[in-house]
Amino acid sequence: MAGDLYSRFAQSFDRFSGKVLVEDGARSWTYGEIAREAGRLAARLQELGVTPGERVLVQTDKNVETLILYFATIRAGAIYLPLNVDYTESELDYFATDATPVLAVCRDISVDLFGRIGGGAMQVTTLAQLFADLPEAEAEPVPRAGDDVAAILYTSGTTGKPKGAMLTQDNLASNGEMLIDFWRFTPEDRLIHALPIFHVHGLFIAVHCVLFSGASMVFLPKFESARVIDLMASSTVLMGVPTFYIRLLGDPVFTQESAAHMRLFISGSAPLSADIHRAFEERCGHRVLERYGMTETGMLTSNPYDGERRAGYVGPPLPGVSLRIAEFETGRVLPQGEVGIVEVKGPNVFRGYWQMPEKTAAEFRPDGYFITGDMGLIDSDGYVQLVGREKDLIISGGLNVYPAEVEALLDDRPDVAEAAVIGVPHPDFGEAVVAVVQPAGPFDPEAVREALRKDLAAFKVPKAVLTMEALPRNTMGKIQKKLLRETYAGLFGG
Ligand code: MCA
Ligand code: AMP
Repeated sequence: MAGDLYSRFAQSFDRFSGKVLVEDGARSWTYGEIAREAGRLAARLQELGVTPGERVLVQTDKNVETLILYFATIRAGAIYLPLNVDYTESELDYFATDATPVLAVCRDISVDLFGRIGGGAMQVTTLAQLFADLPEAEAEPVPRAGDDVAAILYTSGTTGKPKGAMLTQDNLASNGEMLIDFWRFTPEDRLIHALPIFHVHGLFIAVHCVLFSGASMVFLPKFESARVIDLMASSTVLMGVPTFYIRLLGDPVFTQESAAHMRLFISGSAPLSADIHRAFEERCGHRVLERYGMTETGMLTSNPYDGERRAGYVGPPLPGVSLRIAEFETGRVLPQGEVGIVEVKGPNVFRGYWQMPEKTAAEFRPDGYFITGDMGLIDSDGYVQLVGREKDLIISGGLNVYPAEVEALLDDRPDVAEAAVIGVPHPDFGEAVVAVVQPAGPFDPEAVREALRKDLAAFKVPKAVLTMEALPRNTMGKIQKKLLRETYAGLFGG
């Protein structure tokens, strides 16, 4: 697709200038107002020395100012790097050191912390400071090439440190453009935006579907079922992770009548169980549209808008996406119906990991297909079913936790001989992080959880720390995680 990402933004800013783009509980902003603010903020960023290709690191609360900062960063030709507000100092230090941003924008309470991390090389500011003295004159949009990087989003890895996925102007523009057609977004739509805006799902998928189509959205600071149900009467689309749908079903106020004005419920980021899919339809008459994506690739497959939305399937590949199933070890492409690793290619697939050429090379096949790490099959109708993951990854409430990261911290403790971290079925989060520990002497599980909180974002901290005299091992001495998962499958009544 020709043209850079900001040109695509500008097309909508101009065309829908007088229309509301976003509202929060307090006020609404038109496309024109957001565009003007983004232009002025881009000028402010330039005053602060942000030049094309430099990284702007952002760890702020979810609000409209942060959204404007995203648009302004792209307008200035710089690279947007959003981070989960939950990250601890040691996690943030890694990102700041690795990405070498020229500017960090953080919450008021984190200014001192940001001054200490990343070798002290970056300027640190807050949204309040940025918006306090915006210049009158707007910055001209800086033109970028299609394969210039627009954003870096960090994803963890099964081994080692998180990797910064470089998403290009074209990756983001082409995926958004395709999705508005596929999911039939129009200027009449109003999206309930309850996702965080530091991940691909809430930031690019949700925001670009709205912006590119001339629709509107209501920005909620977080998911709250009562508020979401309330908004359904005046909205048309909800995009969420399975936990949203589980929580809606858990709220007796949610009925067919609540959902009568809605046209579409989309789910992704984690598996939506067939049971929840069916229960949702029974309750409100809507079949959830499940789709599948990744940080590195944006959206890959989707159940159809008009055709059959099949429970337990993520649908056929989206237009422009080539998807195949291969044997993991050899890369041999497998016949239809066989289970193997999912590999993908298309204009949506990222350019590589920031300053990690070897890791990038290891995750692509020689013919350019990206190895997702998900196991699946393609059925006779072309629908993809995901059956597991080759990567040792837990997805809790749509957030990824790599056991290796938690295990490393546990194994470092003097009271731990060895630890295994597993995902266990959880009624709210789908999967919950659980640590099974072989202690080396006196051991207090609650104290261990408390200690982990200092180094890990709250969603990664095990919901339970259990002990075993000896961890089960196979003949090679490897811990049998499968057995542990079976042993503790009922821990949360799941
Ligand atoms: C919060 N906690 C969690 C999670 N969220 N623990 C495990 N998993 C989580 N996802 C912690 C809190 O810190 C708190 O811990 C305790 O659990 C209870 O929190 P609660 O109030 O219930 O949580 P919440 O604030 O209501 O959030 C749950 C949530 C949220 C709504 C499911 O996590 C969420 O919005 N998830 C969506 C994430 C997302 O956008 N993923 C997309 C990435 P304590 O009490 O100990 O402090 S994947 C992606 O982008 C790709 C492209 C894709 O395909 O979409
Ligand atoms: P992330 O790297 O955070 O973007 O997470 C991407 C991963 O989320 C994928 O590789 C899948 O394992 C998982 N995922 C996303 N959507 C779905 C879905 N609909 N069903 C099952 N897993 C999903």
